Amino acid sequence: MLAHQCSARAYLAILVGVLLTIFLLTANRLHSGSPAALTHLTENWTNKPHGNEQHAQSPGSSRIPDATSGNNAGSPSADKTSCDQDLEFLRSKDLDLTENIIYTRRCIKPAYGNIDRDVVANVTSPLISGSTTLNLKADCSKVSPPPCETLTLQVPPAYPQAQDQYGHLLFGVATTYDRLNGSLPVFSSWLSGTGAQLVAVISDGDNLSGKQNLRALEKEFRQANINATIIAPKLKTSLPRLDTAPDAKLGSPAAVEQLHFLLLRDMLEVSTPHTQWLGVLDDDTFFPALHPLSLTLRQHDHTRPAWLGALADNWVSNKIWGYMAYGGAGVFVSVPLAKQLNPHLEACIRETTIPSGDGMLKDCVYKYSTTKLTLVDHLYQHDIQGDASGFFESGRKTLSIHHWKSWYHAPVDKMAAVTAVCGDCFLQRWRFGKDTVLSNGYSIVQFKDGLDKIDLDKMEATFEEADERFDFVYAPFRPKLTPEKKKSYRLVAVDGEAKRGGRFRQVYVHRAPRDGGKRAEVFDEVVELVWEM
Ligand SMILES: *[C@@H]1O[C@H](CO)[C@@H](O)[C@H](O)[C@H]1NC(C)=O
Ligand SMILES: *[C@@H]1O[C@H](CO)[C@@H](O)[C@H](O)[C@H]1NC(C)=O
Ligand SMILES: *[C@@H]1O[C@H](CO)[C@@H](O)[C@H](O)[C@H]1NC(C)=O
Ligand SMILES: *[C@@H]1O[C@H](CO)[C@@H](O)[C@H](O)[C@H]1NC(C)=O
Ligand SMILES: CC(=O)N[C@H]1CO[C@H](CO)[C@@H](O)[C@@H]1O
Repeated sequence: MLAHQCSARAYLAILVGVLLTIFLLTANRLHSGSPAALTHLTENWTNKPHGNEQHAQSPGSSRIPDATSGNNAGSPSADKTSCDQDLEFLRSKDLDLTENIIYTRRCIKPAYGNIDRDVVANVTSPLISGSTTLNLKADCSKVSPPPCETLTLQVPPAYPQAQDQYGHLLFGVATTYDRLNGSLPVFSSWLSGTGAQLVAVISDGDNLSGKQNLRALEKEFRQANINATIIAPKLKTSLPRLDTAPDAKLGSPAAVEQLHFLLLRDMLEVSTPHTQWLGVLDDDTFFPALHPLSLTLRQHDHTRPAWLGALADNWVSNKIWGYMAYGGAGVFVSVPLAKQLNPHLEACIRETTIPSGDGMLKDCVYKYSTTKLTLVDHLYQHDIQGDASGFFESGRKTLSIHHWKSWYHAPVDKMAAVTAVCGDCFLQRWRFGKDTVLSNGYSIVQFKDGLDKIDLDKMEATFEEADERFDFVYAPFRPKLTPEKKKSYRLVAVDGEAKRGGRFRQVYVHRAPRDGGKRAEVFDEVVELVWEM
């Protein structure tokens, strides 16, 4: 495995080098064109003078008017009555940008190839240059976005487009009505149109308020093109566990962890002869895309009893809860194993002391089968808190993401949207110039002291407790940088269509500090990457 990767790396380095040289030669030719005209254009991109000298264009980084993209972007003298669509998007309330922004954009031409996405390719030119100031409140006729310099990036191919091809995957989740309803957009981003099935057991499904209605919720999911079955719990009252005191009052409705464990039966009931894997999820388990997950599962034999998943990434959790597939990362049970356990599910609850669905499954598998856990790479339980950037900027291939709306916060559906452009390029990294790294879909980072002393193979220890407890999954670590040493632009929004002939935009923002009331004087910095397919 390692040897193979090394030779592939060397080959790719040469390939990338050659392609880069060609690209740079072409770019250089364009550059030597007409710097005077470029300066001229700059003056017309905005009705405000450049507010911040340090962001003014340096002579070597002047933009190239975009001749190839064929879009409406940079026509400086266009007589506009309404705002340019691109600008309109930046003005939207959701983005919550400051009135004046420092703005940079690049049009990215994906060069598809069979590349090693783990290699950090070097692009000699800077990514953030030729920035301009835009006033987002100004009269649209006076503001138009600057031209979009084209940048070619080597990326892996897009995932195959065939619809409804994942009918062999069946996912299950146990949660409350409101949480499931709130999860629809994010579930939709990886489930819609895939043909995979979803079973949701609503823990408060027997006790809904007037506005809540399981059929209506199921309809919403189906309208989003998700093959969902949404049901009330069959178990009405919690079962006593081994550690439940004899006089304890048993919970009604049934505890969500018991319902989570019993999902195996609910899933078997809606399974079809095509079903191969039952994926038991937490309601905040996220898959960037089903295609790579399906490819990974295909390496395992679904016709035999099998239990697949990931350990917790914090070793202490494993010491407490045991050696098992942790629910947040996604637990995959083959149909034969689920059938084998099915008659024993209630017994398994009564005979366990573990108050979590994934832990009950562990005890049950060990007691009623000879199956053992198979670990699957790239599934993550993400028991990480605080600043998760170290993980997302580590270049790791990522099949599942967890705890993204509680232990830390990341707009996972927007982040992963780029998988529609170039598949495994999600979280792929490029180095620009001497100090900038793009982690695709997550961030653009400028390292104040340059990249010479930064080992990108190491994970920055940004999250809380990032120490030897996490070594067995994430080591080696490098020290966490302060914001003074590391300027981050985070992905906050995406827009457009990631399909052939379409334009897909990623908006990365470095937010200025908002000290109350002075918003007109602070500048958010925005870098927009427009993928032109
Ligand atoms: C990119 O540049 C860095 C620093 O010069 C070097 O260590 C690395 O090997 C280069 N990567 C590739 C893929 O050429
Ligand atoms: C059902 O909801 C009502 C009102 O929210 C609450 O008072 C009651 O305890 C709930 N019943 C169960 C079984 O949870
Ligand atoms: C889901 O939540 C939204 C937003 O709160 C609400 O408008 C909608 O009616 C809910 N859907 C269902 C089926 O309850
Ligand atoms: C949902 O999945 C089941 C089982 O694969 C299938 O029979 C049914 O036609 C699907 N429904 C929709 C609306 O796709
Ligand atoms: C290239 C271009 O459109 N230049 C114009 C920039 O704006 C000034 C002032 O409005 C005009 O005089 C230029 O013709």
